Amino acid sequence: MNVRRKKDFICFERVHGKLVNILKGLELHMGIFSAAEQKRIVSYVASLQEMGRKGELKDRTFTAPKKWMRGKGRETIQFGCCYNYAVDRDGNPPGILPRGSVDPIPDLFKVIIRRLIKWHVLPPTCVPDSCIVNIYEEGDCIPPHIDSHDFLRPFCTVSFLSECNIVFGSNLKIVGPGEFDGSFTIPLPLGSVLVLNGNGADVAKHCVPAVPMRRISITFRKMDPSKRPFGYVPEPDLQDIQPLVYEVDKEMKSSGPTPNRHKRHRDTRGGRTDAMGYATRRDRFVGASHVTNVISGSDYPTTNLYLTEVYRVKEVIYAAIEDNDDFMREMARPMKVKFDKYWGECNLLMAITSVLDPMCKLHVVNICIPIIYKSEVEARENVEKVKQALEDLYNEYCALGLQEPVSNSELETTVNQSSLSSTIHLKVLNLDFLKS
Ligand SMILES: O=C(O)CCC(=O)C(=O)O
Ligand SMILES: [Mn+2]
Repeated sequence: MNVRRKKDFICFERVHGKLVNILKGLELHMGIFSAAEQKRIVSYVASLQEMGRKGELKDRTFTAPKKWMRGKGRETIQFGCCYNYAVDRDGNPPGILPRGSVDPIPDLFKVIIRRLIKWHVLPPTCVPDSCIVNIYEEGDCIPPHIDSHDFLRPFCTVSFLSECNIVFGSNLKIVGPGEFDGSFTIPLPLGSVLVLNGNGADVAKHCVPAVPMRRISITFRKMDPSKRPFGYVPEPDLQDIQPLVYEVDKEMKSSGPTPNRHKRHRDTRGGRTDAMGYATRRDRFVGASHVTNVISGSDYPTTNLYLTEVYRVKEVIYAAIEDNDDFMREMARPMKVKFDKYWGECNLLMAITSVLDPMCKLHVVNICIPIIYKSEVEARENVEKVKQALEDLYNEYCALGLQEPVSNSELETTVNQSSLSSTIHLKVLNLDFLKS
């Protein structure tokens, strides 16, 4: 999946006499849920809505206000706690109802929560323990508001079914039923997560104007512990969720910063595939994808790094070929064919540049080649090939150094010899194609 993140929203407004970026702290994470996952979540919400309408959900879990005007009628399903938007008929003030009984967070939503933490959308210090599903039919809206401080920051909203706009502004105007005017509009792509924090959560108000077609959003929030309903017991399977460790984080810890490398997720705890079945499988290929960046990406490292990188790719692909998981084996098979095609023969250039790196000398070749070529004979032959090529190069270099041109004709001879040597040189390196 192609995760993209936008964290640089800017919209300056004068607030209490001062110019501030009212969107500071806002983040949009796109591509967090695949089309198949969205479909599954949407059909689950439809079944919850059905149950709610039939009265099969606990007390205040489901609400369907009367559609008395355009924009008013959004159905909601709340889990973990019941949030009271305005003083209700029992006189309860707005906020989390201490005694409002609702159903606990369903398992599928817990999967979503784990994804949000693992994929660095929400911090592990703010694991949501409540959520509200908003079901908008065409023309439904959510009026301008700031989410209650009974919930901690950051919190987030996931979008499904149809794209719509969310509008931000420190002063949102109501211009008609379900129509609002604000200074900044953000289209919310399907499967995206909008994270609200800082000014974006607390200085700017937000609203969703009347939607053009049916839409579902799920807002996940962590309750302020002092505001939890009476008798609330924290969900055991939402404890101690840790974000996946970035490949680049590990590298930075061991060898200092690595600029320009794309961040990728990796599960260092190994083996736990989440219920949607993506993160850990994909992460097992992280080594290989990082190498693609090194070799053909925009990092332009020196050639002496290639050998160890290629060796890492081989390790990852060959491990995947023997994986118990069909998905992994299937993904690895065409990769192996390509790998064998490109790197199946000993690539002398890579090996020689590695030897010429004073940090590697012959050590890396001696370590990597036996790993790349599993058969001992083949490995030995290839190490010998590298040594032989180096020796030929060295001899050629010495021979050239001995010739001192003294006249034009001798110079010509030297040039001819030199071009002859270059031919040998290119042959030794299997780089005949460079001659043209
Ligand atoms: O539906 C949305 O995208 C926004 C929902 C929202 O603002 C809320 O639930 O507080
Ligand atoms: Mn809100």
